[in-house]
Amino acid sequence: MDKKTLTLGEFIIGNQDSFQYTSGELSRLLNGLRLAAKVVNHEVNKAGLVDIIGAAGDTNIQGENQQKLDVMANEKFIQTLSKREIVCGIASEEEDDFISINSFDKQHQNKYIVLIDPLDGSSNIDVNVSVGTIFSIYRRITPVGTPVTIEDFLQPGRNQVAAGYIVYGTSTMLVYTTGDGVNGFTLNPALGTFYLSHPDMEFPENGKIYSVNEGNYIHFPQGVKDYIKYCQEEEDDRPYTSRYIGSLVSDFHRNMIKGGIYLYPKSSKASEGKLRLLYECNPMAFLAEQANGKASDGFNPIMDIKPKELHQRVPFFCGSKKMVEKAEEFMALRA
Ligand code: AHM
Ligand code: MG
Repeated sequence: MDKKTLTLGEFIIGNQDSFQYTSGELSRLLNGLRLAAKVVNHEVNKAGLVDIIGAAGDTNIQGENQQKLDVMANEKFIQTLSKREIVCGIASEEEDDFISINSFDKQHQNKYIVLIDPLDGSSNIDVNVSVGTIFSIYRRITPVGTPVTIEDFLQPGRNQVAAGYIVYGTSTMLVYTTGDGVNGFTLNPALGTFYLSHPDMEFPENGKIYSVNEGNYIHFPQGVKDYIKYCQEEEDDRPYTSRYIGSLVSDFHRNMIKGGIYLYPKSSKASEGKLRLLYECNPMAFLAEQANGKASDGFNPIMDIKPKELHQRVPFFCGSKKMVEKAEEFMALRA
């Protein structure tokens, strides 16, 4: 069969057996995310109309005013995931605490924990620049039928069973891994169907793009400053090209296709950087490693970090293997 005619739904079912805990539940969970992604996509695409609709006094069915898109995306994903009897706990970048779903009920055998950043880079929405959703899936470590605890959420990234993102860009794509490579699916908006458009995605081993908010340069550690200067030097295949969308999903996606590195280091203004270990860095690190790339905090692999709290931040260096290794070399010299 021509792989490109495969829909996401068919692909999920077709690959169910390659997953080590095969039971169909993960497939149903991924299908839930697929559905929520379509709903959020529909809303994101109307973002420019919100004022017009709002001016007409539009309210939703419950009589509430138009919501902010990040709040709306959060609700859609939580609603969709809670309804399936698969997920026992959700933690979201938009929520202060984790949400327990029926996990106190002995009848329920729900095993999966989902961590989600429902709409990352949401400051880009107002200016019609692409944004994304990032998700990360674990199996709970406490017994089924008992309440989930914080320990279920604070697992190292190595324990992820699946992770992915949706990029709401010039086209909408869902990219995910269950630990057996990375595949990308593009939404045909006319049909509302995702098709396998990017099978077996891989970062080129080396690249020529560096993505960092250089406005923070003077606040960066010396190792990062040295690496940026290295990227800009006139030597061999350098200077590299600088590309920074300010939307992690989009910057990552471009770098995976073209070859590049994304950096969000710590700085004298933000002692642990900005990005969240559980909602942003771990899922992207899992995807990166599955796509032959690398993700580190500048010194050690992101996925080896034992999280201490839900909203923990961490410096993030992610992309083509050789580029991340080079950045780590510069960091080590100034450590
Ligand atoms: P958010 O979770 O508040 O949207 O922040 C995460 C975003 C990333 O998508 C992006 O790479 C980064 O913040 C940009 O931050 P900055 O504007 O500091 O460069
Ligand atoms: Mg975010």
